[in-house]
Amino acid sequence: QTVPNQPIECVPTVVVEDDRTGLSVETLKRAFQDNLFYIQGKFANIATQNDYYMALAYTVRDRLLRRWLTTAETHTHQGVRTVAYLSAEFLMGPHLGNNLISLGIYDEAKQAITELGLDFDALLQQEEEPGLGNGGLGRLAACYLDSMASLDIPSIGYGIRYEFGIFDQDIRDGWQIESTDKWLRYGNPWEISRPEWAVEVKLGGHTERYTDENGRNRTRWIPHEVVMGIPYDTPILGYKTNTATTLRLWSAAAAESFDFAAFNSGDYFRAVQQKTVSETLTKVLYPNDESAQGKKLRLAQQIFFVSCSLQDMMLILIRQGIPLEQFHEKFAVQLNDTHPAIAVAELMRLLMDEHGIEWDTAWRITQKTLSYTNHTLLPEALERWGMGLFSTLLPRHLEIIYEINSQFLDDIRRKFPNDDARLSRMSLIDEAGERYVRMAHLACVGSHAINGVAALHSELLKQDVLRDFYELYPEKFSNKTNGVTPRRFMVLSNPRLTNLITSKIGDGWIKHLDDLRKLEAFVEDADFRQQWRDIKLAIKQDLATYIKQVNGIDVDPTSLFDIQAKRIHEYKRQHLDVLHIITLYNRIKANPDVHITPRTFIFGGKAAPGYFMAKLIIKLINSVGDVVNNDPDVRDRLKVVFLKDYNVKFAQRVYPAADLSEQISLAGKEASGTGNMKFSMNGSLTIGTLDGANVEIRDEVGAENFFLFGLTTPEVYELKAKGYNPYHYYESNPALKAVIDRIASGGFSNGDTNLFNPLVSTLLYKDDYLLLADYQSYIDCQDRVSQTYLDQEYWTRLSILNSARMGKFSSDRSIREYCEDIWYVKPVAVELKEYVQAGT
Ligand code: T68
Repeated sequence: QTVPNQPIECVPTVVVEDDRTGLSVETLKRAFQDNLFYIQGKFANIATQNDYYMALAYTVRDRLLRRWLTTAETHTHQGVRTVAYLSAEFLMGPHLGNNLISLGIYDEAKQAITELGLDFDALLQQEEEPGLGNGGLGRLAACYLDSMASLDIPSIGYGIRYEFGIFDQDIRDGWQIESTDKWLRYGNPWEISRPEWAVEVKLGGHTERYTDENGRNRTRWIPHEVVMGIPYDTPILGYKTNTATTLRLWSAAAAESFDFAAFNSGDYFRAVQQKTVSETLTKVLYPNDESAQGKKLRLAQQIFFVSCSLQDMMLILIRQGIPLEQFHEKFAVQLNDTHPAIAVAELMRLLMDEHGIEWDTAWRITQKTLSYTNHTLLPEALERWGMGLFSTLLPRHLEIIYEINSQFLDDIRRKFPNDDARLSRMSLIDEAGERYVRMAHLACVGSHAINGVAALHSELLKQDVLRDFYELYPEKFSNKTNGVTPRRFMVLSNPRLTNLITSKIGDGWIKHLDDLRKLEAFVEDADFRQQWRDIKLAIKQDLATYIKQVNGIDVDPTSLFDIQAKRIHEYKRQHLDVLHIITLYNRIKANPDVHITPRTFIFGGKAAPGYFMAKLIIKLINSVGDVVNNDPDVRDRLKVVFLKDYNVKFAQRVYPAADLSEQISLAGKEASGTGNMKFSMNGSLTIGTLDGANVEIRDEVGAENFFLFGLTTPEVYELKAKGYNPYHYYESNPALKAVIDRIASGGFSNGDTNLFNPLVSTLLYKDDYLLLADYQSYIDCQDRVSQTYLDQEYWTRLSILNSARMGKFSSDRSIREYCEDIWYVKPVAVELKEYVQAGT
């Protein structure tokens, strides 16, 4: 019998017929009908919308395959160095439209589908997106995969194939209601499972010393449990290139051999139960952003996907006969935050225990291979694992971490003698209470490079959160300002603007976003400005129609669309936006004839299910909306809309529709932000603080084209140091007092003074995120926004300049910087071979 995962060479490779995978409208039509029949198994008269979607998706996937397989083959033959991007989250968004754009057949596909009498846009909408991430961090990983492929960088994304992604959000009575995201319900046409490349992951148990055949002292790990990891591969085609890389997501399954004991003892039930326990591992994404919870299953998920991925990389080398001593020459492994940081210990373990490499060599390989990106300054988001949990699940890793720590602390003692405080601050083990493993410290010690995600954030890491590490290893630190892919967030989501821009400056900007600067030449062209405005208005009209359908609210598309769309979190300060709305409402109530620039306030975003205050903020937004939207005194000048279930698919409709983008986090809290970039690219102006990448956006677009308000980071530190008293701001600012009083007195809760009390008292007596301190500055700035919007010609100029100056924020630029400074990986061109005919 042959081993199931051994390749067997057979008669000449693949047959790629033009008829099957050609790109013309006619061929696309034929392939679509063929797939409807042979894959979906349906005659057209009983086919559902989903059948049509699937038929089109398979038609597109077929056209990716030659590029995908050729890319893998090219990279293998050339022995390239590959980037492995390890991330617990990949928020990919829908694949269909994006792949059509990368293939360059969007228009052809649209024509083919339309000529078949179907609604192309409805088919695109049919796709259920894989919501395998919470927010910015997961979406960044997806943008980076797009850019790596588009830049021909040999790369692979490794993560977890959660059966249920981020929850679906509904709004009932103003409150968020969560339900499970059954994204795999109707099948996933983009993935190919590769059970023949499954690997095993050990969990629990204990370790033993033994002497190997060469008389060396070694350690082996006798696990309590073994889980299988099955890889599922999705092709990631670059934009207008032949490179198609892979997103490889791991799904947990029971290791059958492990059930044998139970089977043989006749305990069939326990054996099957074991199977469910294993499969629980990749069931669901933890719906938390910016908070660490210390749950056992989460640590199990982390070791699971990290171990699978590292073993997979080793197998790739072993299959090619490359010695593992060259691991770091063949792979650059990027840790997307600390979620994969256990890779430091796992890579050491695999190299030493499984492959017999000595500690010093293994340590050199590990450090040269790994690099770490930090995404947060919030203390509650820094991961640490309780010792009890850690030692039970990962006994061998703990031993390795102790040894790393002991050598590391020796190093510190040499460089900073007699500094015990420093030793305890830096130790990989937090000795307080039950004792914890500090994952950020592990990542810093085990990596050769550490980066933040915006200039300010990287500075704050050095000065504050990772200051000791910066003093020890200054050479490891750098900044890599985030970027986003213009393919998805301009070309796909804003075809009208894309066409206008391309009609003026050609389409080179899609791969070289700096070319958008050429638009500046048209700022003084009145016709161009008119077209720019017409497009924005048409997009706003579409969103207005959607809002009417879903929320039942009439909004005026000529009003200023003021949008805040992101996860709901106190530090992001959605409630500051609400304080502004109520301020305007109070002005109207005081004088119904007061001049108000008509505005539509639009919010979107999910709150972590266990985050009470964030959920209360959603309730507040909806409650304020109920009052404001229905008060005849308002005369429809203000509308407040909460759009439920904000996800990538929906975000693509939202970014192009904004006039004003709200980026109003407290300075020093938002690591970068990426929504800020997506809005601005699409011609939105920004109101924002000097936080995260806002600082750099403002530098690029020019201070005069950016609505800046609020305290700076040093001012925040200073104010907190001298003792911040929010109540003082409340007492001394009558407008602010009136706003808070209206909430507190039940003005948005039918007289119920309890409902919003937790929010009100937090603001008055704690206010960690300094809303009250920033209130007046925000209101003044918003008044300038309203004034500016009245001059539409001027506003349009600013809008054009904002788009034109966003070149820096393409994820292509970010990836080039990672390649040059951290990964040392070079582009590799992929050439498609001639079609191969059967038997030749
Ligand atoms: C975000 N972080 C940052 N975290 O908040 C944002 N965290 O400023 C930045 O632009 C973005 O990362 C990309 O760098 C997150 O999105 C999470 O989603 C998260 C998830 C689980 C645990 C902790």
